[in-house]
This record gives sequence, structure tokens and C-alpha cells, in this order.
Amino acid sequence: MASERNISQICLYVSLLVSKLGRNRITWDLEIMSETVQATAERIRRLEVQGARNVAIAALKAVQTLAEKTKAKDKDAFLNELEEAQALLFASRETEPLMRNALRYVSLQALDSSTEKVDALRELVASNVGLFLQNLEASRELTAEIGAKRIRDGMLIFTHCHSSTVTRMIAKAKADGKEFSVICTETRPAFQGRITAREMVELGVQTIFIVDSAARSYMGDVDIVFVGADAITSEGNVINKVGTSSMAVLAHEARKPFYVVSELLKFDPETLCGAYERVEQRNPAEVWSEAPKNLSVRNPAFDVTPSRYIHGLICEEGVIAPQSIVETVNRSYPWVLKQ
Ligand code: RUB
Repeated sequence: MASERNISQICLYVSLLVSKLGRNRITWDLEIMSETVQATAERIRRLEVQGARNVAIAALKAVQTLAEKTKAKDKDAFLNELEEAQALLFASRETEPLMRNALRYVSLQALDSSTEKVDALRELVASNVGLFLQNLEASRELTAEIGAKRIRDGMLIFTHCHSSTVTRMIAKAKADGKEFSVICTETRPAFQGRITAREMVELGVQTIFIVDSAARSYMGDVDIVFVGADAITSEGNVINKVGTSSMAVLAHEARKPFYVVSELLKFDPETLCGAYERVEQRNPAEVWSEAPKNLSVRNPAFDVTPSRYIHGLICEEGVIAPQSIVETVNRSYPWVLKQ
């Protein structure tokens, strides 16, 4: 476990990093911003790119393109462009630490590099994006392999929303020759559950599709619950699509194991230093586009599932207790805490 002194050092690093990389700056100069970054941020904001992992991949690729197309004349101008791009991408969805960790990793390599040459920095960004993407892919495969072992023949699996990490794990179990069924929720208001349902049907998995509010009627019949994650806090609480925490409580009531399937890099280091994970509030029109005037419609994108409802976090390091997230991240990705 990190000592008190280590934690204060980590908090200092994280706060320096956040100010160094300008997470909250909104003074970007659109003239220097590549169209790709703006277009990607807009696609993310509109949910045309959906799910934490896909969001991080799209953001990384946009930064890679920005580096390829840069007209920066010197290192300072190049770093400034990266910083502006980050601010724009970070603002596209608030609750996405995987994207933030990924972009910070890439920027820091450029920031800490001794080279002053723009061409060399450009190559550095391209190769680090490539490395990060490879690592992300390897983590997902490992997570899928580990998690697929929890799926047994004849099981009825429950899932909520669409997580590419969860569906990859289910695909692996299917490829291993296991026969099982899946219940998935439609996931109001944006219906990401339909993506899951389509993927399950394409895999040849027998699938039942329900409205979110029917979850309790079916929870007694299921054997296991798997959900993805957008963010994991230092206490091991998990932020995922709104409704996830209700499913966790229902699973608890019905005594069904509830697992979160997620890359470790969804851990948000700022939570270790006391920050709350922000929960993105989306446009109320997604819930009811023609709502009566003076009606207050709320549309939180995510909710928080306390660690006590989570049987295990299935990640690239194995099936771990969610409360051990800080130690595990520190072992596997020390740069997240020590940048
Ligand atoms: C998607 C969602 C997913 C996580 C994990 O919400 O909550 O469960 O992002 O997905 P939204 P993945 O559709 O609003 O982005 O495992 O693909 O990272």
C-alpha cells in the first residue's frame, strides 16, 4: 500500500501535471487546432464514438494526426498544440480517465524529451500512440481471456449498456465453445444496449433484450452480471453508464455475482488526491425532446457503484478486489501515479 508520504508526493505530481497539461484550460486557439481534433471531439461529444475505450482510441488517433500535420516551427509551439488538443478532447466527455491517462502519457513523452526538433517530436508522438494502442489491445485480450473463464456452459449472463471490453470477453467464451445466454438492457436514453444485442446475435449467442426497468424481474434468473467501466476511483468505486449501480443493488439483493470488466487505466489518479470523479450531465433533450416547458429533465450519463457491491474487477492483471486498484495500477503502470 502506498505510504502517506508517497500519497502526498503522488498528489503533488498529479496536481502539477494537471496544471502543466492544462486540463481545465478552455482558451484554445482554433486556428492552430487541426480539423481532425475538432471533428473527433465533436464525434465523441455526439456519442458517434461511444464507450471509454473507443473514445480513448479515437482521441489518441486524432492527436497522432495532429502531430503528423503540424506546422509548428519549434518545440514550444508543438507542445502548445498538443496541450490545446488535449483540452478540447478532455472537454468532449468529462468522465473518461482512460482518454486522459492516454493523452497525458503521450504528451509527457514529448514534454520530457531532450530533443528540440519538431520532426523528432512528431515521430515520438506517433510511436507512443502506436505503443499505447498496442498495449490497450493486449490488455483487452488478456482481460477477455481471464474473464471468459468465469463463464460456464449453461449460464445466463446479465449486462447493461455496451462495453467493448465485456463483449470481447463474451466473444472469447463463445470462441472457446461455451454455450450460454445473455440478457441485455436497452439502456435509455441513447440505447447503447442495442449495440450489445446486435453483437450478441451476430456471435450466435441466444439473447434476451429488456427495458432497463425490467431488470429486477429477471435478476433472480441470472447467474452472473458483467458491466464495463468508464472510471475507477481510488476507493475502488466504479463509474459506468447510468443504471449500473441499480443493477448492482439488484444483483446484491438476488445474491448474484457482479463483476466489472475493465482496463486498469480507467483508474483516475486525481481521485487519490481527493477529487470527485465528475459525472457528465448530457442534454435533457436526449431524454425527452419535446418535454413540456418548465419541466426539469435531468440526464446524467453515468452513476457510481460503490465497491462493496462489486465481487471483482476483471482486468489485465487478473480478477482483483476493486479496493486494490491503487496498488495494482502502481505495480503495472507506475507512470500514472508518478508522472
Ligand atoms: C458506455 C459505457 C461503457 C463503458 C465501458 O457509455 O458506460 O460501459 O464506457 O466501455 P457511453 P468499454 O455509451 O455513454 O460512452 O469497455 O468499451 O471501454
